[in-house]
Amino acid sequence: MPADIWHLIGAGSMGTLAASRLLAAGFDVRVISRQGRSLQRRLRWADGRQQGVTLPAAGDESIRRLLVAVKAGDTRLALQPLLPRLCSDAQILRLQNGMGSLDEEPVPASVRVLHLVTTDGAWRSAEDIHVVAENDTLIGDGGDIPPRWLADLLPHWPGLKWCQDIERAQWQKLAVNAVINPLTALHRCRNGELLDGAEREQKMAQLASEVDKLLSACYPDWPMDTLQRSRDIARQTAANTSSMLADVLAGRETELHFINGYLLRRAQRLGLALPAHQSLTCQL
Ligand code: KPL
Repeated sequence: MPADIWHLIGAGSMGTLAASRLLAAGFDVRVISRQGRSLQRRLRWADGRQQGVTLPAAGDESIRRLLVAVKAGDTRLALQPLLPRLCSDAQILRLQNGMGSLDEEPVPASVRVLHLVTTDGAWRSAEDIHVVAENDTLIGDGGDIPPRWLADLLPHWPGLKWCQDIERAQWQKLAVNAVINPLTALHRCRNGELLDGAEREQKMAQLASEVDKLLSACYPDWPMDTLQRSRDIARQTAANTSSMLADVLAGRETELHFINGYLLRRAQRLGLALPAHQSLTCQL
C-alpha cells in the first residue's frame, strides 16, 4: 500500500477525477480549500456507474506530493501560501489547461514539477461530476525517469502513460486549444459550430497557420497539422461547450492568458508576430 499523502488544490471536475484515481491506487488524498473543509463529491459515468469521493481537509502538515488542478489563472494565489510547507524533495503534478502557470509563482529548484496532458473530459453540475471521456493522459517532466509512485497509479488511471517529451505534448494540446477555445468564446458557439464552411473556418485557418509558424520555429519537425487536428477535434467534440466559452458564460476569468497569451509571449521572444492571435486576444 503506498504511504504517500497527496495534497490537492482544485477539487473541480478534473481534480476530483484525478483524486479518485489516486485514492483507488491506495494513496491518502487531502484537499486544501479556502474554506478548509472536507469535500464529498460524486462521479457519474455515462454508462450509469457512480462513485462517491471523500476528500478530507488537509491540516497544516508539510507537503511532499501536490496535485495542482486549479485553473491556471488561480495558481499563483493558491500556491503562494503553500510554498513554505513544501518539502525540499516535494513533487508537484500539474493538471491544468494552458502553459506557463508556474512561471509567475516559481517553485524552489529542488521541487520536481510534472505535467499531465489529458484528453479526458468531465464537467460539474450542481450535484455531480459527469465523466464524459476517459482517453489518454500523458505524464512527464522532460526527463527519462518516472517517479516511483507512478507504477502504483498506472493500473488505476485509464490511458495514463509516461511521456519523455511532455513539453511537445503540451504544445500539441495548446495548439488546438488556441484555435478552438477563443473562437467558440467569441462566437458563443459549440465546438462543432466552428465548422461553418465560411468565416469561422477561415479564422481557424489563420490562427492555426500562426501556431504552426511559431511551433515550426521551435521544433524543426513540427508536422504543420494544427488546422487538421483542430478541425478533427471540433468535429469529435461538436456538441461540447469549450472550457473558455464555459468560463465566459459563467462570468469567470478565462485561460486566455495561458493559452493564446502564452503563444504570444513565446512568439515575442523569438521576434515573431502572430497578428490573428493578437487581435483575438484584444477582442476577448
Ligand atoms: O480542451 C478543450 C477545451 O474545451 O478546453 C477542447 C478540446 C476544445 C474540447 O472542448
